[in-house]
Amino acid sequence: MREMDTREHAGGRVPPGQTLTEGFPVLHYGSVPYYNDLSTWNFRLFGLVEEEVTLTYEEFTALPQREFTNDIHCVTTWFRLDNVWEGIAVGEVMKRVKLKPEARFVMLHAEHGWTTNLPLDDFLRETSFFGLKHNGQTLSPEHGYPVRAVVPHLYFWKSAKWLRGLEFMEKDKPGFWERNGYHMYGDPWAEQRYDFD
Ligand SMILES: Nc1nc2c(c(=O)[nH]1)N[C@H]1C(S)=C(S)[C@@H](COP(=O)(O)O)O[C@H]1N2
Ligand SMILES: [Mo]
Repeated sequence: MREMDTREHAGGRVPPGQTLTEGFPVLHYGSVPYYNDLSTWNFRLFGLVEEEVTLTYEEFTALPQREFTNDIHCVTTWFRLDNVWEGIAVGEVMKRVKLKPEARFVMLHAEHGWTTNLPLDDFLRETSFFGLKHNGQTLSPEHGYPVRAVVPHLYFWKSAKWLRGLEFMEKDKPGFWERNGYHMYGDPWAEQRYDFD
């Protein structure tokens, strides 16, 4: 560990029980999707919406992009500081859809039916975004190309790779890891790792 990180630990930048990593570990369930042809890729906004919206890859990536910098925290204890991303603010995508007033939660739908759930207000935070590049490089297939969610204030499993859609819901419902014992919310500061903790 660099000296600075020790100070940051002490200074309260790093949640309890986390350990610095220098690389960028790859973690997921199932196989990596490889896209040769993005003409069949789309992004769906559905559930509690006035009208369903489907964006093509061109429409999605034509939305305004900007830089985001954050720290990420995996439930398996590694963390990575000062990630610089290029992405689309959640608000830019939300301008395209009118939610029904009952919508309180969102299910992120990824390739192969993988899902993760979170409260809508958490997803709508200024710090949440759709990531396209990490540290200057287009996302690799392993890290979620072409689009991944990034919700840095929750454990990194909520940051769905290979994201394909958002489902707006009235009630919370467990996604893939949440059905398999992970916490429904996943706040790293409260160490909400597993439900049997
Ligand atoms: N689609 C999908 N996204 C996923 C996962 C997954 O299994 N499938 N795993 C999550 C978990 S548990 C972690 S820690 C991060 C890891 O992201 P990385 O491989 O880019 O480090 O992706 C999250 N997003
Ligand atoms: Mo994870």
